[in-house]
Amino acid sequence: MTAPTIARLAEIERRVLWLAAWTIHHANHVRPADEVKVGGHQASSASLATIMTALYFAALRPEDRVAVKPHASPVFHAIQYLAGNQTREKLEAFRAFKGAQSYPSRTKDTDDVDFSTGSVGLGVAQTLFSSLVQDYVTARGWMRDRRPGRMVALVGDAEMDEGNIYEALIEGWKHGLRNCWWIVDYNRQSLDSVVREGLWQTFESIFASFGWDVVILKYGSLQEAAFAEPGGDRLRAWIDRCPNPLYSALTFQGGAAWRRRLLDEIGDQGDVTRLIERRSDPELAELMGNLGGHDLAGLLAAFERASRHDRPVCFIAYTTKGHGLPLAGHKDNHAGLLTPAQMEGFRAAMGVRAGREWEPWEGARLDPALLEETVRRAPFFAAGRRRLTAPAVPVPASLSLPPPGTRPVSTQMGFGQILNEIGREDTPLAARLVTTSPDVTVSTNLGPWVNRRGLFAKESLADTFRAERIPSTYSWEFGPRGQHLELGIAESNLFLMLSALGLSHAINGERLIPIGTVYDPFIYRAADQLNYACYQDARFVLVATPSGVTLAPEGGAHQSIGTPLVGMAQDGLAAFEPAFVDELAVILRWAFDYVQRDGEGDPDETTWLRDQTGGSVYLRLSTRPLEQPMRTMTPALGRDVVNGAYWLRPPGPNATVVIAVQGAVAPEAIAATGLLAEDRRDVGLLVVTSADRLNAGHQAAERARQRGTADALSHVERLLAPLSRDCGLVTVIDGHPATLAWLGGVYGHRVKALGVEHFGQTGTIADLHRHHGIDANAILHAAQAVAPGRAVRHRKALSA
Ligand SMILES: Cc1ncc(C[n+]2csc(CCOP(=O)(O)OP(=O)(O)O)c2C)c(N)n1
Ligand SMILES: [Mg+2]
Repeated sequence: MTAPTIARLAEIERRVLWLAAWTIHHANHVRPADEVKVGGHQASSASLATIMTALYFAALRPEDRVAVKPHASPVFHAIQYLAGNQTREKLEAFRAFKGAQSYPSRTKDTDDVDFSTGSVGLGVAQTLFSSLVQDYVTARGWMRDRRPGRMVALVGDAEMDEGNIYEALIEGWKHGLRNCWWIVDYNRQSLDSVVREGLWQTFESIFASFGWDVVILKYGSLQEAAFAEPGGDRLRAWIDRCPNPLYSALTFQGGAAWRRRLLDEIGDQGDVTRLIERRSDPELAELMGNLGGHDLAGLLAAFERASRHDRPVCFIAYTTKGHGLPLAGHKDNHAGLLTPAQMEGFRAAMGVRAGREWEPWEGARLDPALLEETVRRAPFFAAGRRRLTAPAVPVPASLSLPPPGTRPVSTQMGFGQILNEIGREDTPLAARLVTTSPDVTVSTNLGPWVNRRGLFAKESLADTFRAERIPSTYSWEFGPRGQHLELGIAESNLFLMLSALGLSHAINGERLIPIGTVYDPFIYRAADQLNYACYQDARFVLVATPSGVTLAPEGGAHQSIGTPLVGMAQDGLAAFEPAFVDELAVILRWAFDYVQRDGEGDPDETTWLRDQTGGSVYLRLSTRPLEQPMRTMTPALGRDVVNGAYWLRPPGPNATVVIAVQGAVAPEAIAATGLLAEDRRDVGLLVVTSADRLNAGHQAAERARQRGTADALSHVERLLAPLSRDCGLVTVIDGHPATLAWLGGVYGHRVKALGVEHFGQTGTIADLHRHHGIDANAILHAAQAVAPGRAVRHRKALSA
C-alpha cells in the first residue's frame, strides 16, 4: 500500500471516527430531550475505527462477510454512510424508531449488514459456521466461478469470555475450517472493568492449538520506529511490563502524564530521556497511543499477508477503548459520553464547522475528490449490494409415507421414515436438504437418511466397520457429497450451524433446506442461539425429540416442560406438535415450502397468519408409539393441520364440555372422550397441532378487528364458534399447561388446563401421566369441574 493511499485512508478514518461519535452525540444531545438516551458505543466503537477503515476501504473483497461487534455499530453505519449505502436520516435517528440500529442488524438495518450481532459471542461463531457452509456449497460444485469469501468477525476482547466461541473452535478444527478471520479488539477493557493481564498469551496458545494462525498486532509503526532509536529497547520493555490499568489511565491523562511517568520509571539522563524529550506532549501521547490496532500501515500489511492463504487467522490487535476521543482509556468509558463541551473541543480539533457535522468530508485535510475516489475504488463496495438470492426449490404436493401398518408409530419414527423416503429419490428437494445434529443423529432417527445420503467431509473417509465387514445398522461414509453434518455434543453449535445453513441463499446464492435434530429439553441450552438465528431470518427446520415426560424411560433429567411455550413465544419460528404421523407428513411438506418463502403483503384472510413472509419451523416430536387413525388426509384436513387444529370428533349441538389436546397425550384424550360420552352429551375432541399458529392467528385477527376489519375471523375462532357460551373446555398437553389454557379466552369459555409443571421423576408413561395429572382419569375430573352436572362415573380418586 503506497504512502499516499495510506494518507487518504487516514483521512477517511478521521471522518469515520467523527461521524460515529457525532451520531451518538446527536442522539443524546441534539434530538428532542424526551427521546431515549444512548449509553455505551462511543468509546467502544472508537477502538475499532482504524481496523474497520482498513478492512472496508482496502482489505475486504465483495464476497467477504463480516460480523461487527455490537458496540461498533456507529462505526459500521458511518462507513456505509461514506460509501453511500446509509442515509443521513437513519443516522440522525440512530437507536430511534426505524433508525440505524444500536447493534448491526441483518433484518432491521438497510445498509448491507452481513451478520447481526448484539448478544456477544454469537456473531463470532456465526462466521465460523458460515465458512463451513461455504465449504459445503463449494464441495457440491454449486459455487461455480464465485470466489470463496472470508468470514470475518470483529470481536471484543471481553467477548472472548463467551463459551460458545470455544465450542465453535472445536467444531471448526474438526471440519478443517478455512477462510475465517477473527480480529480481536484487544482494548483490554470490558463493560465493567479492565481485562486480566496477559490474556493475549492464552488466546495465542488456544488458537494455535486449534490450527489457527495467530497474528499479534501490538506496536504501531511509530512505536516500531521509536524502538529503533537509541534507548528504544528500554521503552519497549517498559511498555511490555506496563499493567493494563496503568496504560489505560495514562492514555486518558495524556502527554504530560506519560512524560512524568516514563521519566520517573525509565528516565536515564541519557538515550531514553532524549527519546522522550525529543517529543512534545501531543507527540508523546500519539506515540504511546500508536498501538498495532491503530496503525493503518501495519494493519494493511497484516491483512495482505493473511490474504495469501486460506488458513483461519486470529488477529490480536492492541487498541485503546475510545481511541482518538477525549475519553480514551478511562475505565468508566463504556457507558461514557462526550460532554457537550468535550464535543465542542473535538469538533474544533476535527476541523468540523458547526451546522456541517453530517457533511461527509467536512474537515478533511485532503481533497474530498481524492477521498471519494478511494471509497469508490474500494473492492468491497465496488460490486454493489452483496446480498444474494436463490430460487425456491420445488416441493412435491405431498410427502410419501410407508404404507401404514397395524403397529403403533411415534412421530419420531415417522420423521425418520419420511426422510428415508425423501432420501430414496433423486429430486431437487432431496439434493438441497442438509441435516445436522449434535451427536444425536441416530437417537433422533436420522440414521436411515444418513445411510442413504452420507456424511459431509471435504475428504472422503470410508466407514471402517463396513470395510472390516463388521455388521452394523449404520453406514458412516464421509465425503464431499455427504448431506449430513455431524456435530459434537454442543447444542450451541447446532443452532449456529442452522443459522449459517439457513442463510446460504443470501450469502452463497445457493439454497439449502436445513434440518437440525436435538433432544427437546436441550433447546434451552442454546435458546439464545435459536433466538439469534431467527433474528437473522435464517431458515431451517428444527426437529426436537424426545420431548415431555412421555419420554419416560429416557430419564427424568431429559423431560421438557416449557419448550411448547418457547415455540409459541419465539418470533420467526412456527412451532408444531403433531400427534399422528399423517399430520407430521403434511406439516413437514408445508415446512419445506414455508422456510423458502420471502413474500410480503397482507395476512391470509382465513387464518390471519402472515405465512407469505415465511420463517423457520420447530417440530416437537415424541418417541411414544401411537395407534394411527385410519383416515384419508384430505386437503381440508391438511389445511386445518397446518393452521393449527382440527376436530377429531366434532362437538354436537348440546356439548357441555370439549377436550383439546396437543401431541403425544392424544390417546389419553381420546380415551377420556369415550368415557365421558356416557355422562355428557356431544363431547368434542379438538386436536391441536400448533398452539403457536392458533394463537398467532387469533391475536392477528383481533388486531385486524380493532383496526376496522369487523369480520376478521381466525382459525381457532371458527373452530370454537359452534360451542355454547357455557360449554367447558379441558385442555391437555405433555408440557406446560399455559400452552393451551388461553383457548378459554377466545370466547370466554370456562377452562381447566392440564399439563406438566414439575419434572425429574422416571417411570413408565402411565406412571408419569398419572403422576402429573395428564391421564384420562385426570381429564375426567377436569371435565366434571368445568361441566358440573351428573357425576362422571368413570372417575377414580386422583392419587396424591
Ligand atoms: C450475551 C451478552 N451478555 C452481555 C452483554 C452486555 N455487553 C455488551 S458489550 C459488553 C462487554 C464488552 O466488552 P468487549 O467485548 O471487550 O468490548 P468493548 O466494549 O471493549 O469494545 C457486555 C457485557 C451482551 N451484549 N451480550
Ligand atoms: Mg474490550
